[in-house]
Amino acid sequence: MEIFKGIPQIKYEGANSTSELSFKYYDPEKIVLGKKMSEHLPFAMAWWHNLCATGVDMFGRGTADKSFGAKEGTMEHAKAKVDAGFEFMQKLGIKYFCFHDVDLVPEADDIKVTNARLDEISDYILQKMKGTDIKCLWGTANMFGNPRYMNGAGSTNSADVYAFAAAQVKKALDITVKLGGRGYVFWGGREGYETLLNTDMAFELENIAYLMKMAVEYGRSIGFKGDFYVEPKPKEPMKHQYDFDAATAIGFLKAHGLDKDFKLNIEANHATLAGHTFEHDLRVSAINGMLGSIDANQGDFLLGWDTDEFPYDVYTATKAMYEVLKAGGITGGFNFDAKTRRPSYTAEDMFKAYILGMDTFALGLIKAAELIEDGRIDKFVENKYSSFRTTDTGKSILARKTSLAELSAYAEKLGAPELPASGNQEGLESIFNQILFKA
Ligand code: XUL
Ligand code: CO
Repeated sequence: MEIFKGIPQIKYEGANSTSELSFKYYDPEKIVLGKKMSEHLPFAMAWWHNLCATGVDMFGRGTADKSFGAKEGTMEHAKAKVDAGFEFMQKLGIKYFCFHDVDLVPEADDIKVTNARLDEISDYILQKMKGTDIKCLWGTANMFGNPRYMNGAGSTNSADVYAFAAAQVKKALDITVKLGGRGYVFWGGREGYETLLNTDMAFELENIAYLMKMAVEYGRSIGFKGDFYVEPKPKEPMKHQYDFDAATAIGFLKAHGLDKDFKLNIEANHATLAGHTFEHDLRVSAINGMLGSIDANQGDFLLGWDTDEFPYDVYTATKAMYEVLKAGGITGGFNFDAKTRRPSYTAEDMFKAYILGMDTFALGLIKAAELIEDGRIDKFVENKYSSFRTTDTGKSILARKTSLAELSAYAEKLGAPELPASGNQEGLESIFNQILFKA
């Protein structure tokens, strides 16, 4: 039974199309730098925002009807969401989905009941996947919504709550593996603190690491070959979150010997909340060999929280895709951890939102490839450091065959160095604009 009646199969119609229900830039078959656009951009649907979120906020009830013809809180509804999700993905040509355990089924009071529901729904999803090319990008456990996690999951003060977190991770891993998931995410929603007056930070960090170690051990034992991901975020809901940004998360993973099994899932709006650009956290991940997956959304610089908007900013998407291309791609995908605005409550809005996000990243990919092919920015950066390749002093520094004494003697002989050449930021920004807007 068709759920999204009146919504056609969304096709690529090109930049001159005026049909709102068409792709202007996302052409899955288009070859960019030798690879199909669809391979560069493995897009994923986020179960929670798309199939569950109704627009509820602190000040009001939901505006969107996500019942899909079934009574909410029932397994019929859980199955209706699967039906809706698969129709949605197929109409948009989206090949992946991501989920939290409790997005899939209503959570029961007893974990045994929740787990049985998860078995039932994952059987149903598996059946749905057959005959399609839709796959699971990653799964995760929601260890932040239930009141038991008020003090965190891995970072909780209660050993019983810790055991429940472990149980949820185990089950979410079981389901992720059953659905063939590429990755498994830890977003530390409540892994943080409000005040040090009631917090043993060292204790909490060690316990979080142990939970992750147990997850790796269990995941590998049931045949999970994919990557585990940490998704950094600096604040919200907690004032201080331990996985503040990419650099902090990488330091934590390395300190606990988890860096071989874990990569990062970088979310644009989380990077900006940490006071970085999206591309900054992508670069930090990439140069550490830990760029795994992306949660593609955007924030609002006038608001200090995670607004989870569909990406629209082509400048940022271009800079992000430049990082992705330079890193040789990502092993994960582009999950739209984004929701429509509260007044955009219709089914058509859900489709328009994904069209916007997919087109924005497709345009970003096209423009990033043009920047690389143009080569002027790359050339500038290469030349910027050329003194390390062309002068004797530079060469000996690069070869790590010098000392403070030797460099000091050289500096004294020189008296004063010449100023480095211009940083040329404005010139490079002009090139960027030229590539973005040239006819
Ligand atoms: C919250 C967030 C999460 C994770 C998965 O800000 O991004 O939805 O992506 O738990
Ligand atoms: Co996210």
